[in-house]
Amino acid sequence: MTFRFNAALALAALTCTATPALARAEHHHAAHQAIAITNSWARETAPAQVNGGGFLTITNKSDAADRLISAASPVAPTVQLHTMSMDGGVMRMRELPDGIPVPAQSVIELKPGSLHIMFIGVKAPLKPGQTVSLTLRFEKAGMVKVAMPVRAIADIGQTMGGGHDHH
Ligand SMILES: [Cu+2]
Repeated sequence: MTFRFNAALALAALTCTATPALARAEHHHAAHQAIAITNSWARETAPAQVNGGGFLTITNKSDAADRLISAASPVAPTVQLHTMSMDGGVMRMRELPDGIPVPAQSVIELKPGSLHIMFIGVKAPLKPGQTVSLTLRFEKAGMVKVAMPVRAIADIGQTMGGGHDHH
């Protein structure tokens, strides 16, 4: 009798905790539609290359500003948000510790020579035909999953000047 009673209590407790979690998931789903990710791709890496680059377009269709705060991927232990800028005539990249602001009703392009996702210490070279899964975390929209096809360096051209001056 006692056991049955406890089991019923435990079940009731489980049901209670599951409800708010479900509500949160639905909230995220609704907010998530404000942010759309298009044109995502990752650049092929050479065998000795330790860092890879990822690119995509973020469209914020809502009237609320958001912010891309972090990214994660199984292909590298560390994924950073980077930008590139001229520093004394040299293009340099740096990490954006505060993330990438996505104003209301805006389109933010992550592209070679500009804002990008940086895969630090890729576990294996990124090869054309492969798909890199990426999870973006937005301040308001929450998690957004992206599948990035890997493009061959030859297909991309010399948009980055052919250099891989990574840090
Ligand atoms: Cu970078």
